[in-house]
Amino acid sequence: MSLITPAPDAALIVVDVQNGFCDGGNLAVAGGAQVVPIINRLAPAFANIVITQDWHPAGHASFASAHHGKAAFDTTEMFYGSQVLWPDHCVQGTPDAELHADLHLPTAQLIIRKGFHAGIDSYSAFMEADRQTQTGLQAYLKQRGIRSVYVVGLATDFCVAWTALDARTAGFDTSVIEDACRAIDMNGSLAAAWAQMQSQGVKRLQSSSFQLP
Ligand code: VGL
Ligand code: ZN
Repeated sequence: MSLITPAPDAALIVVDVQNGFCDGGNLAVAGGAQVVPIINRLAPAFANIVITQDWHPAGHASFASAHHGKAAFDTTEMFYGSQVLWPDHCVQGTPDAELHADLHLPTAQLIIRKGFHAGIDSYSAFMEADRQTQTGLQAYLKQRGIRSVYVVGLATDFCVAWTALDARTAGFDTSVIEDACRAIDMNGSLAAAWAQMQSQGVKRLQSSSFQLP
């Protein structure tokens, strides 16, 4: 089997590798920090790297604490549809929102923040949960001539999956590097995310498939 060498017009999208989603964080994903060395190893193979950061104002509408009588991991109806309610996490300017200290991506060109509108969540790095509001990432990547994207980070079944699905919709050749991601996996969300991604033509790869410099 031949190894993958990312093309010059490919981008690595590193999703939400923040303290909040790693061990000790406010919305810790099991094994979250384990993706850090894998992403650090993959990064030199990519000419283009974009980092995302979940970046919520205090009191954000995705926080259970903002909804009377609700607990974390309950759901509620927002104006745009069903929303899982989370513990307060990745509040702007707090240590929980900082990128993991061991993430070493000196060549990354853009950090895109999302989830900063008080009343709208944004799992996807491309489009907010109202499915109307663009983050600007699609235009950025298109203007830079990017044709394919490889998505890694946290969490597989939420921000990684939504980002990959929107990348497909935007016309990018899209892959998720599975072992460079970790999942929240609540109520079958991980299997559902993979089924949806695969039905939309998102490729499922492993980091061992890459030719690394
Ligand atoms: C995420 C839940 C809430 C993620 C962000 O990065 O997958 N999940 N906010
Ligand atoms: Zn969030």
